[in-house]
Amino acid sequence: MGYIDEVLELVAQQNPDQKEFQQAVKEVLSSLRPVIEKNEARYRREALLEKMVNPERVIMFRVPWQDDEGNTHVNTGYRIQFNGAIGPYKGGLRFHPSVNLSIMKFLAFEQCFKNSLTGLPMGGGKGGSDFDPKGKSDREILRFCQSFMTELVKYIGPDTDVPAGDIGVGAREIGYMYGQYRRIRGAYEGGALTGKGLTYGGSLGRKQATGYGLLYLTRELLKANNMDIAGKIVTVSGAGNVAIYAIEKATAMGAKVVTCSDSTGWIYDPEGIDVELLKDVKEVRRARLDAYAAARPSAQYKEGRGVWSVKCDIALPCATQNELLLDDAKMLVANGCTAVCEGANMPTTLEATHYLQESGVLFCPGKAANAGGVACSGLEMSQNSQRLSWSVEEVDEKLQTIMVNIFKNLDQAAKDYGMAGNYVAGANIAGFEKLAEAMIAQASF
Ligand code: NDP
Ligand code: 2IT
Repeated sequence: MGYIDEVLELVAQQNPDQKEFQQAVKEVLSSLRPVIEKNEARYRREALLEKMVNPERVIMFRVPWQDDEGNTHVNTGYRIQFNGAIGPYKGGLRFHPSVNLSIMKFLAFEQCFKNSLTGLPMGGGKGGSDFDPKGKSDREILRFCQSFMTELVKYIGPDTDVPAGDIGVGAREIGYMYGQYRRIRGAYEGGALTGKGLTYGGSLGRKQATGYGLLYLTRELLKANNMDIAGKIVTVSGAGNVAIYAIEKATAMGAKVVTCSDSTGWIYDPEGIDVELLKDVKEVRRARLDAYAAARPSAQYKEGRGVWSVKCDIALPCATQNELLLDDAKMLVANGCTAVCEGANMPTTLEATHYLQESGVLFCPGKAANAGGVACSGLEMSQNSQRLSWSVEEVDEKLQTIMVNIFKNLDQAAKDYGMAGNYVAGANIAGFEKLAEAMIAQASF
């Protein structure tokens, strides 16, 4: 049995119930075959792959909090410090009832390669809780965030581990958590969290960075294949931070985005999504998507899922993991879709990914396509260290350069190993090679 298969079997044995984690490891390792085969003896001697699939540290803790009636609830908090070879652990916090160890570990594992791809000095981590923010009052969110940070504060800091937002964690939650961090530490360490508000050390452009970065990457991908975004029909899933700013940038680049979705239903708007209305519904009113349809005559709201049944040129899954299934991939191909770029983390199942690739659809994985968010977080850390704030133009220019370089590097890595056009392999190889060298150079523990 080859080294990769041995490690995949080990991961399955050691983590029998962690299907998302197993899926993420399989996706990465199976595309590394040519690199591993070339360096097998050296990597085996270092137990490199065994180290790479084992987090340096897993922190789990109790998060008790009080609701508005005075009843106490208990959730589980997590922080996975997966790999610190390239820099301080870096990655978001997710608050969603589906959160468990498997989902945390898959996200942290992906983050190691994503952060490596950005070219910035950031290791990989992720955290969060199975807390459900839906239907909670502002005071309840505050109490939860304070309790969560009261424990997390022991493990994070500007030079150790730097959390940020993810599903269910945006500017409000980061503000509440940073306030608690500062109170307990008794010091102003802005670089301990990113995604902060603009009045207290946040970076201009961070809110938009994942969605905008996704479109900068998509533009490069299309350009390399002699296509352009202008005039294209785009379908987007999700209606949160990533989706909103992906829609905004795609529209600014001359495409027409005709869908978005949340966990209850989806919108088909043949006139093109009105992004200002969507922001009002989601960011200001925190309402469901039926409120969008109620205010927009051209839009239809449908319960359940269905975004991928709409004819499009480009599909951008921006909601959550495993939301684009094999049957969805078949519909996309049958409808003539030419490119799929992942705004979310692992939104496309392995079967759907293979089907899209085999059908000639240009496919860019999330660890490259959505890296603009964490890259801008890296820029926020730089600004905090310098005690300076850069202009939005400066940040956006750096973000564009980073996304262009990510595409160049993954395109080149795929070509170097005789897999031109396989952007999954290209992203994994480019992310892996840097991480592997950093670990070996440090005789990484
Ligand atoms: P948000 O919480 O802002 O938005 C998430 C969106 O996806 C909401 O519309 C939500 O609907 C929907 N959604 C979430 N879970 C489900 C589910 N199980 N089924 C159906 N719909 C769902 O999160 P983000 O936009 O920040 O994150 C979206 C994705 O992008 C995630 O995969 C995240 O890991 C990834 N990502 C985020 C980055 C960032 O900077 N924020 C950076 C890189 C990747 P509802 O509100 O109804 O739950
Ligand atoms: O998945 C991700 O890259 C994020 N949620 C952003 C992480 C970050 O540290 O900005």
